[in-house]
Amino acid sequence: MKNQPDGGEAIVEAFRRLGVEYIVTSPGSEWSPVWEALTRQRVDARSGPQFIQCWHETLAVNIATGYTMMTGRPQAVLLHAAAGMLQGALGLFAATRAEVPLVVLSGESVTLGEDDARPMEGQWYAGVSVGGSDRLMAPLVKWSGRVHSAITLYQSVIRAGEMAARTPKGVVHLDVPLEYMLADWTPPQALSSVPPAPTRVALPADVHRLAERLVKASNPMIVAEHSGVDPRAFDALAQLAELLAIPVIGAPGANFANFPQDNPLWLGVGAYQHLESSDLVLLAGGRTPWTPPSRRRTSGHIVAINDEPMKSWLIYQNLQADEYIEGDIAHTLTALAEAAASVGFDSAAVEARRSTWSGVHRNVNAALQSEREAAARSDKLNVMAICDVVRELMRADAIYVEETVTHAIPLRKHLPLNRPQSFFRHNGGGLGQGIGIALGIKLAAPEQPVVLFAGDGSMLYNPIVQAFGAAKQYDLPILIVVLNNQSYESMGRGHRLYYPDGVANSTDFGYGVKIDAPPFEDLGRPFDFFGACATSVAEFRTALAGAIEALGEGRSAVINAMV
Ligand SMILES: Cc1ncc(C[n+]2csc(CCOP(=O)(O)OP(=O)(O)O)c2C)c(N)n1
Ligand SMILES: [Mg+2]
Repeated sequence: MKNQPDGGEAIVEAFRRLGVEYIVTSPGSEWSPVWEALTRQRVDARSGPQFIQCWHETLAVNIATGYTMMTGRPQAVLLHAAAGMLQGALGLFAATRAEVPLVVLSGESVTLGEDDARPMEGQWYAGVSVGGSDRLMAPLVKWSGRVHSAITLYQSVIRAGEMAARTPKGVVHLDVPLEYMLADWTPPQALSSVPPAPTRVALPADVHRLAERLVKASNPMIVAEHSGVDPRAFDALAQLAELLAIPVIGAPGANFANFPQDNPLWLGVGAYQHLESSDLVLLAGGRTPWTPPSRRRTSGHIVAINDEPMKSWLIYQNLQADEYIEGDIAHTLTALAEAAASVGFDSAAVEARRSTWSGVHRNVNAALQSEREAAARSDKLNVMAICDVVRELMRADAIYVEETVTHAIPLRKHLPLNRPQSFFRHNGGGLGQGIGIALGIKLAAPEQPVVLFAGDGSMLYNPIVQAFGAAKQYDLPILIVVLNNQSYESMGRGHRLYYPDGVANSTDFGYGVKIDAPPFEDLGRPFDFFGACATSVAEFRTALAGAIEALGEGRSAVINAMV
């Protein structure tokens, strides 16, 4: 039997040509052709993608997602048939909504044991093939399709990678029959690397018109939501804001750091009260900035700046935009600053504005700081006291990942989110992905401390054992701070909202709300994690100091913070 080069080699070669650095996976027996090719790559000392094997599919998808969010470079995920794909579906759904480009393959059989020349394992006929698992994935990802022959396998994978990287970026899934991976493969005559997706930009004339409006505006403002997904856009937003002294407000739903919160033009998360007096509001990467959606927060002109503002997975969207500027956000913001400089502006008015808003910023910051300090003086540990200690002890280049619910806004307000890529949250509402995303970020940024804040309920949705195993096996030390309020507090809030006079309010039964969790600080013991429980600010300070020391030794850490 020749068996080489075969479809497994075609897949690995396509990944090489796409520049894929990691194949992140959880096993299934359709992947032996890829394992063969990877073994050959190693035996022959060839360069190519590295292999990360996880004990759970959501974790595999999340690690690839975290890595790609941090680097912008699409990675590959291999999942087992329909079963593994469904297990990973939560992560694929979230990655799609975060516009993370991934190439995801899952396997199937098309001969199902009928071909004497190609015996297949019984599982394929007996159940793990569902007859086109691309159908299951299609509603959840950017694009899902099948490979239709051995001869089109290589180019189908190349196309999947190219498609994933196009705007809107996202997950592209291919259902790959095992028979095609086992079939002989003749490489194309010329194997060339795949060109990167070009940057699509707004028309210069449109940007120029907006610049003219911007320099004439007396009270322009920016609401930043999703622009920081691209670190270039973080910097470009800061430069534009600085040039014209435009204050920046954070949209409460932001999943990224969009603007330095220590910049004198930062007015805070959700500080929409300022918008009423604005005559021009720029939405930088706006997706769902307003709630209720139709409540217009300004009488000014609203301009949506985005690569693609209409998010097709949202079932309803109302940006209130009077104008759209579409194209690469970083490019638009930079071009806008350049055009404003060339059009010219009233420097005295800009400086007057700068001094007004920096005064507001100082007050906002002072208020936040006194909230933290008061919290830190109290006996009871809470999220603001935790942020106070974190600000004191964590390195300035730390990256924060957040998977909490009722603590989400306080964390966004009180953490030191001053640098591009200092904050990440996954999208789509599916809890249980924080650890994997933090591990993927750590894989991309091994020199920076990575801290995950997880609610106790959220933490328990994670594949904890599997994720801790990956942290140890792949040398990815992270710190997890569990904000443990011993409940699904948000469920209780929702219940009280819908049933203010309900019977549950006057009892202590706690249906849907109470959690009796294990001691989180002990869960990492088999993996040599540092663990500590903190019930007071002093204990939290000691725990964090211990955790930081452990990170320095390459060990992960869990702090069970009783809030
Ligand atoms: C996979 C998944 N299952 C269920 C939910 C519903 N849900 C939303 S918030 C929440 C509570 C999370 O608890 P915790 O992390 O402790 O945050 P708290 O509400 O206490 O702030 C739940 C269960 C979800 N978002 N995702
Ligand atoms: Mg909780």
